[in-house]
Amino acid sequence: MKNQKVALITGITGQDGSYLAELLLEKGYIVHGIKRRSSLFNTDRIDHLYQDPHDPDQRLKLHYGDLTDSMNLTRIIQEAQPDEIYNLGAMSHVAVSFDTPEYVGNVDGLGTLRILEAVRILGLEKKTRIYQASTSELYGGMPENKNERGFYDENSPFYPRSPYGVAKIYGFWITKNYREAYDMYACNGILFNHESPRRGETFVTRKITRAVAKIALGLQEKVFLGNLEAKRDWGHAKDYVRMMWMILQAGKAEDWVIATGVTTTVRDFVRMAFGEVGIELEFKGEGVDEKAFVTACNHKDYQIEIGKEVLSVDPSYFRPTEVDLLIGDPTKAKEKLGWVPEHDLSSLVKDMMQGDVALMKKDVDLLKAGHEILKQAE
Ligand code: NDP
Ligand code: GDR
Repeated sequence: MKNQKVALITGITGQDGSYLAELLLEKGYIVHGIKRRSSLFNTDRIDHLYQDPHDPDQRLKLHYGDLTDSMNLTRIIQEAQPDEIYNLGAMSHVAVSFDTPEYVGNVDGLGTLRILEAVRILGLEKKTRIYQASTSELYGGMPENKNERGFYDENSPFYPRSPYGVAKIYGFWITKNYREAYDMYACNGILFNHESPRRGETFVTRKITRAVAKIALGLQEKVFLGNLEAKRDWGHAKDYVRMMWMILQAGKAEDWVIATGVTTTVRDFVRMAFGEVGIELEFKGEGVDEKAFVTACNHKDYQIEIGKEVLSVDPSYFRPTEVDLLIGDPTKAKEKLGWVPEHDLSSLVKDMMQGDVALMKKDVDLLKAGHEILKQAE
């Protein structure tokens, strides 16, 4: 097909990369993706999109690569000649960034520079539009930096609170600088937390939905979490990747906040997730002593003892510096780009719980058939 658009996605094997690849393939794009070499398969989220490289109509093409390798990135961009690059690759776990600060700076910060500079070196700066995966972590949750309506928006000051946030702030500014210095179509999407059944297992929402499914099915006794007071503005990843694409079609390169405008505590997310399997909870105690107990179980498929302790706080999940509260103002994206999210928090929790109950039921079937299931560290 002539005039077929070409996109390159870094981080295609991640949550957002997989949904974005689906969306772009549906729109008729040729999609190139960068995957890392790993000792085990790491393409689970995109295996359903796999196309045989011998197929003459192959539209999904995967390349081995890494955001720390400039030559590799330059070669892939030269081969793909993309109209659009979505730089989603990152070490994206805030807590882990305190353990690997130099690596995060290299991948999340300098990795962004490598993409921008490769495009410039190859003379593609007038052809290739670039989306940079910026984040609400840039704001750091500083209360004094909210706008007069009580939200973070495109004009709110930044104050990152983790090596991840600090690395991403470099990515934000270098993207803006290349836009201004070289007139490149390079945009930041400042995305607030977005989740899905494909969310990485160690982010708090997915850790909760997996644990709740296991507890309801009798596969796990309880879940240990960190800061239950933290508040996040949680949306659905499917809605957010649609916005990434819209940002690159906007006609003018700008930076955009994508959020729901609603914030919820981790504790209330826990309540909602248990609610999906008919289990009601009571939280008792404060701080490190807080625990949750079952007060009712109203679902015919699950039997759980009333009074059972299903949650404890484990301070090892506390972060050296925490982002206490995030809430974003997506007015600009809604008004200028006509973005309308299809999900709210309830439908997100439902979607994630359905996914994890289905997944964990497979473990129940394996156990019934006499097989062992692997215990995984959470
Ligand atoms: P994931 O952690 O699910 O995916 C990250 C992707 O980056 C994976 O494909 C991973 O590969 C890849 N990656 C990691 N390190 C490297 C590297 N050194 N070189 C190349 N690729 C690498 O993240 P999400 O999909 O949730 O997020 C996508 C982007 O959006 C990230 O940049 C994240 O920081 C940012 N973001 C996410 C938000 C969210 O709430 N989800 C909110 C705001 C911003 P592998 O599969 O091999 O690990
Ligand atoms: P976040 O997501 O740090 O906001 O970054 P995460 O789900 O890891 O934490 C959200 C909040 O929950 C608290 N929390 C816990 N977090 C984890 N992971 N595990 C726990 O057991 C736990 N208990 C409580 C955290 O302290 C925090 O306050 C995500 C990532 O996707 C980033 O890449 C992205 O940039 C931001 O969202 C926006």
